[in-house]
Amino acid sequence: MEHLPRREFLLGTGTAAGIFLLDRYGLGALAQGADQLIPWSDQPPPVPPPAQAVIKNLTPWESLDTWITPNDKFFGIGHYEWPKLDPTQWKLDVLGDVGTPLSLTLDELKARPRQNVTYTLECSGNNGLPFFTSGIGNAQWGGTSLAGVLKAARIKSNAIEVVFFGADQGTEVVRAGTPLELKFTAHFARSMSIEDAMNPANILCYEMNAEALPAEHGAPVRLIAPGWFGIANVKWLRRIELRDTRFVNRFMGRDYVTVREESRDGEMVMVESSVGRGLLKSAPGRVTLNNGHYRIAGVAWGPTPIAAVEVKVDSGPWMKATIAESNKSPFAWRFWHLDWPATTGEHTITSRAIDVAGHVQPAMDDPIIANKKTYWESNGQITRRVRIG
Ligand SMILES: Nc1nc2c(c(=O)[nH]1)N[C@H]1C(S)=C(S)[C@@H](COP(=O)(O)O)O[C@H]1N2
Ligand SMILES: [Mo]
Repeated sequence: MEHLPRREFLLGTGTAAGIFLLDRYGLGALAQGADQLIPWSDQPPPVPPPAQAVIKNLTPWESLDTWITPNDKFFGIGHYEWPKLDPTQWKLDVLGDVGTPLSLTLDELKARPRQNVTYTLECSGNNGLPFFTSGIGNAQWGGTSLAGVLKAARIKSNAIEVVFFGADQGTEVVRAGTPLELKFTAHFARSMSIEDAMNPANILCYEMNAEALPAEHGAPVRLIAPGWFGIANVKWLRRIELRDTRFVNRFMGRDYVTVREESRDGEMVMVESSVGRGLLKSAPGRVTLNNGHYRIAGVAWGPTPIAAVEVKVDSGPWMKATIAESNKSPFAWRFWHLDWPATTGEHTITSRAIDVAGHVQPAMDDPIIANKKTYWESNGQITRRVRIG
């Protein structure tokens, strides 16, 4: 407990159980016992069979109703395998351009100072495909500082990047179908600049909501990189490698690449960029009815603090939603709600988040969204449909 950041401490006990209590009994804007839920009429289609191996446990928006997402409602993504590693045999190697290579057991990692962070993890594919609309969850992650471990390994001055390798592996093919086709086996991996890796918010995580990190979420240890899209949070961590050249693999340079047409002095050019930090976004979560009163509730999140959320019904004016005062964490989503004197019939509901710097979540026809050719990083305004009466 001593090592809990002060912000967490202010929530009460600082444990996930404490947060659940606060959340269930009055402070969570989405959770109100006596409410009648009005399901969205535009339900997403089921995850198609080929994608079912990759996307697991997608919980409908209507059921993501607590500020902390319980582990059993938390979505999972695994591109290769879903390994179940033996924690007693497991070691984390820190090697490459370091003065002191390390090979840490789980007990050794747990003996290091504890650090918790409440962070909303969103897959960068979320809302990019019709069936993938709630690839997001908020958890209290517990572990130890990544920077602390990197410092102990004494990074050499020539190193420029840190690469995180998972235990999961699969087959990759490049130049498929050509005489130069290359097929090889690779582990899941992602890299970061040393500066980004040394961010004090990053943790080597072994606990999720005060429970041992579940196998599907990367047990025994995963990286938690608050402020980044899900892809950066390497699960089933096995090896951390310091390098003096740039690292590129499928998850840095082929997949998880956003392709967008952008204007450069009036000329349109294609820009390809690796998915990285999170983006400003919000989503309508659910509509409820209580004593004849309708309420629209949802969430907002992003890399910078949320200043406001606005809601539009049909083609009406933007209306300011109330953001819940409780449960603040710089890396966690904010709950909001708006009381709505609804009329009978089918309505569209759109939300947009505005951050403290005045950035507005882009509309779907904003060139930054409309000129995007890939489904990654889809932070355009989300419109849902609901039928009243
Ligand atoms: N080793 C490994 N780590 C991984 C992945 C993976 O396939 N393998 N998927 C990434 C992606 S794309 C996302 S969105 C998050 C999802 O984390 P979760 O399964 O705990 O929700 O894990 C990331 N870490
Ligand atoms: Mo993802």
